[in-house]
Amino acid sequence: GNSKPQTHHVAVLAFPFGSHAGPLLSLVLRLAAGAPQVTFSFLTTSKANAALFSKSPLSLHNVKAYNVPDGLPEDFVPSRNPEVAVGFFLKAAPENFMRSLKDAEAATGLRVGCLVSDAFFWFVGDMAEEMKVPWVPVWTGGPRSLLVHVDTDLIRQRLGTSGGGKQTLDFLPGFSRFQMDDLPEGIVGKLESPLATLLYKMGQKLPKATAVAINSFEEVDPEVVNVLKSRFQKFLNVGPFSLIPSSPSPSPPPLLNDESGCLEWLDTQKPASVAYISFGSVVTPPPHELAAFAEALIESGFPFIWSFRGNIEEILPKGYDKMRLNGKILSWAPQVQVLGHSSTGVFVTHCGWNSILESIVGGVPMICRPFFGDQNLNMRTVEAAWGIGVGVEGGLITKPAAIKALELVLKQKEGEEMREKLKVLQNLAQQAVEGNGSSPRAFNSLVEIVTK
Ligand code: U2F
Repeated sequence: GNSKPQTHHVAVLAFPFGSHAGPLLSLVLRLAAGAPQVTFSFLTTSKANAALFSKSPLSLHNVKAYNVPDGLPEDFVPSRNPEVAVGFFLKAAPENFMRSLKDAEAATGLRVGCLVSDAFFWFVGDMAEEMKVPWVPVWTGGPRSLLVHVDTDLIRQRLGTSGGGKQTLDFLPGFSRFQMDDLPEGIVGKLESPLATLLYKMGQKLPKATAVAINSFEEVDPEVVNVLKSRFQKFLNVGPFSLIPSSPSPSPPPLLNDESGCLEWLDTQKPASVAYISFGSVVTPPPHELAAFAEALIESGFPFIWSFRGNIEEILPKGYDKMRLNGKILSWAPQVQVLGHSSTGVFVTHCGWNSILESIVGGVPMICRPFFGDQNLNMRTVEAAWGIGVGVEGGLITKPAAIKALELVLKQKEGEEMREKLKVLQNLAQQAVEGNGSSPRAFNSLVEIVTK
């Protein structure tokens, strides 16, 4: 309700690129719904704020967006390399965030008593120290990639810094089936890129945070989670977010974003028969790989839903009409619902963490084509640690490799075995979010930190 006076002020500092800010906002909405006396100021660029707050119009009185400048020079010409804009943003970020935080304090009349931020923002740890308030960084990837950033010094001691190779990572608990080549770039090679430097500093700083929160559940990767618990003051697994609505949902439930009718179409398909394809919000695979995948779908005839940005006709074989395809092409799919539908039989993914977690929740095996950052390590976790998916043979999408992988998962016993293993993980996820499960317990601990 609106009646209680606002007594606490939490500033939330969100990374405006990729899909980072969405999950952070959904966590903040959950916190805000349970703590009406706490004001949450959500700080990020005007572009990111506009996108987020137009999608989910706010029904909560105690969450407010504040804009932070994007740090781009006046004469900035958009680059094909997204890291350029990220670099400008980060350079100006500490100062810009501080200014916006002061604005929020002036507007609310309340001193900020807690800083919640994207884990990327290691400098918020310094701000919190100076302000003598708790800092809660939120990591948007999975636990395994988090651990290799926290243990980068150890990894460099063991393996050197000259780059890739097949040496084992078995000196890290839970990593006996992993090798140097599986690591994100920047840990043992290319140490100097801005993102590599940021992640290194983050790894050094996180153990000092009051608590580190993550969109995951403890039981998904227990060995790795236990190491992280020993590294951090508190490690709070408060997901999977897709199983927990972000704020009390209005009744009747909001209409799903299904203008394309793809969920109704899924109702008409056989169980576990449809391929869902999406490469997330950042990656655009090269045209020849997209074309190879389209040809694989045409030749194999498997029904599909493809979240495809751009014009699919440009990648189809010459003279081929898209109306003849046995599937749906959407610029944005209701992914959580698609993966939760019993007709969906395989997810072709770039291995972004949110996608993997949603696939586990939906019980859908994966075909993996990772591109950068944590995605390779995520793929290896899917393959080697969990046995719930495969990489495309050779690492790049070709027509034969795609057909082989689709048949393996949709037609052969390997696919069945993956589905059995997924059932176990799916149940663990469900148990984690129910009643007094590990995720609500971690969430309560987070509420305590943030509202005290
Ligand atoms: C970056 O990953 P992405 O943002 O590219 O990908 P995901 O982590 O998989 O998140 C994509 C989200 O967008 C949703 C989907 C996920 O929640 O359900 N979505 C959708 O609803 N409809 C669509 O048609 C397509 C996507 C980065 F590239 C990765 O390496 C990181 O692991 C990740 C997390 O830090 O961020």
